[in-house]
Amino acid sequence: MIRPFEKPIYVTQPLLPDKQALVDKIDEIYASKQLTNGGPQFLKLKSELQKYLGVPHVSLFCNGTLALQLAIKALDLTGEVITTPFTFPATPHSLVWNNITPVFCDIEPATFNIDPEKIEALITDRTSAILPVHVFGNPCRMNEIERIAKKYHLKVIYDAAHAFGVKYQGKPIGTFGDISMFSFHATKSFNTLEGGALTYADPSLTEKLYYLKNFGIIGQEAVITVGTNAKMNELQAAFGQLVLERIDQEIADRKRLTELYRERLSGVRGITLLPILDAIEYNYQYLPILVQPEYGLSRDTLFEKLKEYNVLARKYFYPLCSDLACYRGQANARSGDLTTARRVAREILCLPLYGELAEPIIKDIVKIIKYLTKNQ
Ligand code: T4K
Repeated sequence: MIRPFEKPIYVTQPLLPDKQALVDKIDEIYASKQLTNGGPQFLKLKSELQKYLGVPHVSLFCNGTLALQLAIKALDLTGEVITTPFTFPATPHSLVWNNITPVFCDIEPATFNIDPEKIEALITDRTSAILPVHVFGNPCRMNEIERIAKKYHLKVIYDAAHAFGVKYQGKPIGTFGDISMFSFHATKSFNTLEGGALTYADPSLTEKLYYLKNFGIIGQEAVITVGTNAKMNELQAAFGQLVLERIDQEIADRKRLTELYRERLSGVRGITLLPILDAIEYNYQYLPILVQPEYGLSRDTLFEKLKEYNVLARKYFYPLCSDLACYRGQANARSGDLTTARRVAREILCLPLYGELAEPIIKDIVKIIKYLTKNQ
């Protein structure tokens, strides 16, 4: 008999900076009296992230969603954009905020990323771009996606919200496509409380993005475009600098804990772990499993039973975006071939994972998962 945990075990807990170091940073902010609008903390984080992410250009934002919305705007996308339904609603929402129709494409069973084989059939004369997501930090098949984009003169924006620090064949993930978006939300391995970034190679985007996130203001007396307010403030940037000092240790801890889960869960019938692809440097941001029929209990039953043990796993991403009330009326959401996405959304469960999670807790979570399948 396994007893429930005394306190909830969350799917994640944020990586926090050293408290005294944060107080020192706050002293600096007090002394400067600059709280936002591109102050010294912002500039420092920007240059540190450019280095860490290994990208030619980076632009910082108050959150990932606004960053994505403005990336779409900066590339002047219109009409339809092909994306995945297996993502957080922020992905298709960012298109709709730009008056663009998201066209949902099925995903690959091995990675849960958009299936490049199914993209071409969805291209119409209204298509302006492809918006793939590196789901759970596993890179999409970027060579294939970019080959299609080139053939049809489409832009590519990667939603890299989950992919902070990931490299593919030694190349930083933020160097692919026209623009990549990173989320620095509290639930991400690297966080600035809330925050986000865009990375890109085209230097002309720097000015465009600056105006878009700062009301379109140029100087004190002119506004050249209808921008919004999406700036990252000084406290976010200071927090981010300190979190960045700890990120490599965090990733190493998550790797160790992921290996423990993998070792303990291997051989549990009906529980499948997401493969970590060859040729990538991974960030271990999530611990997704598929709960398949051979396990005996459905994903929903396992989710509810884990809750009874105070293990608060999450169904990222269920329901599919194409099944949400705001999208399911769309023709492509109703009739599109989303067979793999539907199955994965039915089977997916993200187990708790964060650097401070104690190994005995993981051992007990796995014991519970094994106990439940034996004692149904
Ligand atoms: N694209 C993709 C593919 C994304 O996954 C996301 C965000 C975005 C775009 C948009 O980026 P942002 O605009 O957010 O920068 C969470 C996050 O809010 C969201 O950022 C994230 N994806 C998504 C996958 O997960 P919820 O609704 O699950 O969050 P919440 O508040 O339920 O948090 C989950 C657990 O984390 C809690 O049970 C406890 C723990 N937690 C959470 C917070 C906020 C903490 O311990 N401390 C905290 O401060 O969406």
